[in-house]
This record gives sequence, C-alpha cells and structure tokens, in this order.
Amino acid sequence: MSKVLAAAKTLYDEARYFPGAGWDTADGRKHADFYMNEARSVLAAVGELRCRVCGGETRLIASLGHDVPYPNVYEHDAPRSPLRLELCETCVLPQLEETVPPAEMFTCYPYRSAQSRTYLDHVRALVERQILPRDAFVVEVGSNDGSLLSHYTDATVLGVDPSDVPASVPTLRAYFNERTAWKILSQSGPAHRIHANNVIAHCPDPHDLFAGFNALLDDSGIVIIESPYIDSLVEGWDTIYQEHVFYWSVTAIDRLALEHGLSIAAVERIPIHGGSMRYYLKRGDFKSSTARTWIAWEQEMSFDHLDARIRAEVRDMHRYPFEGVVCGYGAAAKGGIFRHVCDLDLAFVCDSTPEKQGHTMPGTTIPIVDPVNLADADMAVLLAWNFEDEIRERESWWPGTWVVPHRELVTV
Ligand code: DWN
Ligand code: ZN
Repeated sequence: MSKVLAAAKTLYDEARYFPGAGWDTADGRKHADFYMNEARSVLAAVGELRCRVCGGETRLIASLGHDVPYPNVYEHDAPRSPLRLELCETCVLPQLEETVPPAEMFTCYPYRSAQSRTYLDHVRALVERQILPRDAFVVEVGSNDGSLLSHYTDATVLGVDPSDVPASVPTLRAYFNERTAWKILSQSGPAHRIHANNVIAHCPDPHDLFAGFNALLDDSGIVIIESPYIDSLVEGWDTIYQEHVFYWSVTAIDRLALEHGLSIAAVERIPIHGGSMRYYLKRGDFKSSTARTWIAWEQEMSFDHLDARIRAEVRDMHRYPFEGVVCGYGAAAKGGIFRHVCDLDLAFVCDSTPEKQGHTMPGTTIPIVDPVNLADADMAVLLAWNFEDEIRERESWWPGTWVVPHRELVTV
C-alpha cells in the first residue's frame, strides 16, 4: 500500500467527525481527497515527499484517483494504486507522488515497440544518422523487442531490459543502473552510443541511472535519450501512470547530467508519442545554446491548469453524444488510463498486439480483440491517439466515427 494512502487511512480512521462513512463507501470516497491531502502535508513536513532529483520541496498539481489500475496489466483484477502528480519547481520536474515496485510492472511486459510502423521508421532514421568508429559498441537501455538496436548492422549491440519480451538482439535481462553498467563495462568495454528511448521516465532512481551512463560511456561516446516532453503533459494527461515516475524537462536533465559528469550537447524536439525531446549527452561540463534556450523557456511554464483540464475533459467525455456500438482502438497504457478516468463503457478494444488480445483492459472485463472486429463498431475512441495517422490509414476502409481523446474537448 502506498505511504500516502496508508497515512490517509490512518487519518481517516482517527477522524471521528465523519461517523459511519467508511473508506470504501461512496460517502467515504468523497472525503478521500481531503485525507490524501492531509496525509501529504504530514509526509511533506517530515521530509518524506521530496524531489527525487534535487531533494527540494514539491507540490501537488494533479490527481487521477485513488485506485487506478496499473497500465500494461491486462487483467480484470489488475493491481491499483493512487495516481497523483507533484511538481518540483526548482527542476521543473513533474513526478509521481509515490511509486510502485518496478518488478510489479516490468517483469511480464506486453508492450512491443515493433507494433508501430511510425516508431520503426523513427528509430531507423535515428540509427542511420550515427557515425561510429570501427568495432563500435552500442547499448540500449529499455530495449524491449530490439526494434532500435536491430538497425545497427555494423556494430556490436547489447540491449538491457528487465522484461520477458522476446528480443531480436542480444539482451541482458536486468535493470540498468551503476552496478549493471560496471558489469557490462568489465565484459564488453565502454559504449560508443547508449540509447535510452522512453525509459528514463520509468526509472525511480535517476541518480543510479545517470551514474550508470557515466560509468559505461566511452570518452568520445554519446548518450541519446528520448522522453515525452513536459509541454505535452497537459494535453496528454493520460500518459500520467504508475510506469511514468517523471515528466522530464531540459532543466532537470541538465542538472542531473552535470552531477554525473555529463552535459547536454544538444536537444532536439521530436514529434513521436505526442511530443518528445531528444537529448544528446557527452562527457564534460558545458551547456549548449539550445539547452539554454529551453531552460529559460521552462522557467515560464505553468502546470496550474492541469487538474482543471483533466476534470473538463472527463466532463466532456460524459456529455459526448456516443451512439451505437462504441469500441476503443489501441489498448495503449495511456488508453487504459483515459478509459478509467473518463469511465468509458466500451464494448471492446481493438489492438494489433497478440500478447494483449484475449485479455481485458486493466481492471475491467472489456475484451481486447483483433482489429478486424472494428467492423462491428459504429464509433471508436482512438485510445492510441499518438499513432492517429498510422491507425486511420490502416483502417481507412472503416465507415464509422473516430472519437479522438484530447481533441473533443469543448470547455476548459
Ligand atoms: O513509455 C511508454 C510508451 C512509450 O510506450 C511505455 N510506458 C508503454 C508504452 O505506452 P503506450 O502503451 O501508451 O504506447 P503506445 O505505443 O501508444 O501503444 C499503442 C498501442 O496501440 C499498442 O498496444 C499497439 C496498438 N496499435 C494498434 O493496435 N494498431 C498501434 C498501432 C500503430 C496500430 O496500427
Ligand atoms: Zn527538484
């Protein structure tokens, strides 16, 4: 049980002025927010809630509920936890209030990078740009099925991933951290490239991760990181889930990198996953001019309207004129969150991933089926909205109506 939830329950039990309103009753739920916030204040006062990068104070900016099913656990009895987001203003770093043990999420992992042509084209283009020395060694952290590394044809590659996902490249089944880095270094030598695509958000101890980069990187090597960028967080609020501990900013990456002997050599805005940032880190103590520009811009950023935006979109989804058979498309992790928070009653969800088909959306009995079943629906909520173009093109034969999250919003 999360620390905040446990503390909230204690406070709740002690509160005699709500007699009869049990924690699990509808009445009790009404007061849950109050107690969660009280509990948060207590934990913050004793220093239990601190920024995981700088140790500074954080403040609550959004809540998606107290019992949100874990994404990527496609079972009706998926474990649940509170999902609340804090902000460290010093690092401009939104981060989860509490984390759940990574082993509960990443051991059996149904996500397959290769399910999206858009992503495959994206990583092929990235790899083609790399100019490497002879006998180069390339490591990818969170390598999943090997979709990225498989494009390196002239280098020795090694994926590092804790999950059971079958991979097309040699893969060390482990979490990447300083210890793993020393182990790889002693066996294979330093890495000329270390890729970390869509994985730094998932690591609850970023200092251990960056210490690992520093240990393994060749003196002339480059760490290339991709992660959803903070300015896509408000519109893409359904990417807030248990796996994503952080929503990284250039400010936070810069700070963390410098602490571990690395610097941002360049940053590049990329459209993948609804808006991401690519960071190139090298050894040294400097700051590129593009990094400086982004850092200055981030000082002006505000997340004050995030919670209101979520509530407005939930309200709009409740009012949406759904008609006929309504399904979902894309059993994405974010799709499970969007469905849960908006409480969408879907007949089924289409998804091309064989490992997800035959299962249910997290915490529900809504079945996940092969996309051929789209024929039976009149309307489809495009839960994998980040691959809208690809999915619409693939299903262009379908005469039904697409409902695209975050675009249907009428009022904020
Ligand atoms: O950070 C993460 C991101 C990058 O990937 C992870 N924590 C997990 C995952 O998040 P997600 O599950 O929200 O990612 P996707 O890639 O948006 O998921 C798309 C889903 O849609 C997949 O289940 C595959 C499916 N799909 C489909 O059925 N037909 C995708 C395409 C493109 C299609 O044509
Ligand atoms: Zn901080």
